[in-house]
Amino acid sequence: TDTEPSPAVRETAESIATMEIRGAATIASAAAEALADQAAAAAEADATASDPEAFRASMRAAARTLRETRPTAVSLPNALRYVLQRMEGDSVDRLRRSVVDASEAFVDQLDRAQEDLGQVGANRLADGDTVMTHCHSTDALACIEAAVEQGKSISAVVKETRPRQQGHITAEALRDMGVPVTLIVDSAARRYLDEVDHVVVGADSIAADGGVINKIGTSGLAVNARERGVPIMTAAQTIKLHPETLTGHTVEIEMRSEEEVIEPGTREAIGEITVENPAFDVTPPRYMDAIVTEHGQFPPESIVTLMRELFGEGAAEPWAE
Ligand code: RUB
Repeated sequence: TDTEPSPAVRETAESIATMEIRGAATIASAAAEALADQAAAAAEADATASDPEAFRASMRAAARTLRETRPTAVSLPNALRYVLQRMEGDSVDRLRRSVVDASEAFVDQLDRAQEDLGQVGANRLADGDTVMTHCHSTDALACIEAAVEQGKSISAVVKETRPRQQGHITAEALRDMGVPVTLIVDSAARRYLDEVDHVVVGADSIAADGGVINKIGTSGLAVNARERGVPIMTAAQTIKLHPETLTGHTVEIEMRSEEEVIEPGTREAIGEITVENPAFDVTPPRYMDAIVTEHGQFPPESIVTLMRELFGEGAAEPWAE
């Protein structure tokens, strides 16, 4: 029926699922933009153009399609919640406008938050520092970029980040900023920590207890950094705060296909063994020195205060049928 998600919504959902669109912040802005497209499409479609209730139902269906793509980055449901909670009006035209406005406001806020947290994170870095990165985080890169713009000379040791090698994306971005990059395999990280002044990672979700959910390998890196005495920060704008963890829920860790781990064709030779491919892990708060947000930096144990302030009203699901 015409209340079904628009082609652009389905395309965005597909791109998130296949990781063409990836990284928590990028997923969130793509989802908000897809809802704006849904609103435009539904304002034209026969079944919804003159029926506010049908229009609302089509928005909820689009949000559910986007929600079902990947489970771990809370920025995705937070984006959907932000837009749908601002959907208002008694005519389709008003509803459409409220969705488009909310979507634009969300994307603007996201960009501004990233810039602001970049300034905070940059203040933690000193001229001449070497940073180590894991995966590809636009929030983490914003901190390094702001430090470079402050005139600090920064170099980087970049972990390749098996199995999807998002480290290559990070390496390219840093090179473009003029940061000298050394790319290493993940298992070389501890050896190189002796040459590193600061570890900078991103987050897909932050739990109420200060646990940081980020790309698999982050927790091991954090433990090694602590053992080596190297400070580690997570750069995470507040859309990464996971409201459901306020009521005791845990964050779902995405399990991905074994084909990302063993090459096609290897299966037969390797025989009947189990291959598991968790995409994320949880770094306990005691191994993380600071959470850097657009509201300043926080010790992980105190992030719950900010979470209550921003998400105190709980985690309503305005996309429920
Ligand atoms: C990406 C990842 C990133 C966070 C933060 O995992 O773990 O560190 O999403 O990114 P994947 P950002 O590649 O599986 O999506 O700071 O850009 O939101």
